[in-house]
Amino acid sequence: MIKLYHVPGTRGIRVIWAMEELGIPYEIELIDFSAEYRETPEWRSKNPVGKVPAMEDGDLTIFESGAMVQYLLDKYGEGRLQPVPGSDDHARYLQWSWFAESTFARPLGEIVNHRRAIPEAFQSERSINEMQQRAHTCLEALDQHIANQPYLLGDSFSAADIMMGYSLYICDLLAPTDKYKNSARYWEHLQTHSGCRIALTAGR
Ligand SMILES: N[C@@H](CCC(=O)N[C@@H](CS)C(=O)NCC(=O)O)C(=O)O
Repeated sequence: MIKLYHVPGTRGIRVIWAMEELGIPYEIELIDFSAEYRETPEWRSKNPVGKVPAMEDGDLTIFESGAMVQYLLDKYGEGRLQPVPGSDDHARYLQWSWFAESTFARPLGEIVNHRRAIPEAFQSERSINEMQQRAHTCLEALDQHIANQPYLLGDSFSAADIMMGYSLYICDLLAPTDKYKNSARYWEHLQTHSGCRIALTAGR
């Protein structure tokens, strides 16, 4: 059975949500999120940069939440949750999936890093504001795209929405704003998916 090494509230949410949507049996092993544990050779053998999540399927061990989601779709999805590879829609699916992690989540992650790595007295509101602005630029792009459609690909729910859902979840925590109404409606709608709700609370 697939095993996901997870910490509640972190990117494993995407993987759990995808497995719920696809009906794939899985088990979750909660790991110690302390920096000390994540530096151990045991954890580094699963995730070489000491981040979470990691996933095992038989002899395969992988890191990177987006790679896990894509692997699950390709191996177990039977065409569900993604358009046909090579199609224009698939290109859009890839675009929004990568955007969610590599462009939108990036400044949000920098806020976490800044707050965690720099002693409070030296933290810079200016740096944090800059990262929040960068995240809001992404939110604005999403807001325009999603204005007249329920999902990133129009009427079809796809794993790109799962990738984006987690980024919206951390955006609410790290760069909250009520400026982008379409994005807020979209995120509220995603949370009506039972897989999303299960993933958000998994391990709590
Ligand atoms: N691109 C990676 C990012 C992984 C990541 O940043 N995970 C966070 C939790 S959601 C983490 O482990 N942070 C601890 C750290 O960076 O020290 C993925 O999608 O799996």
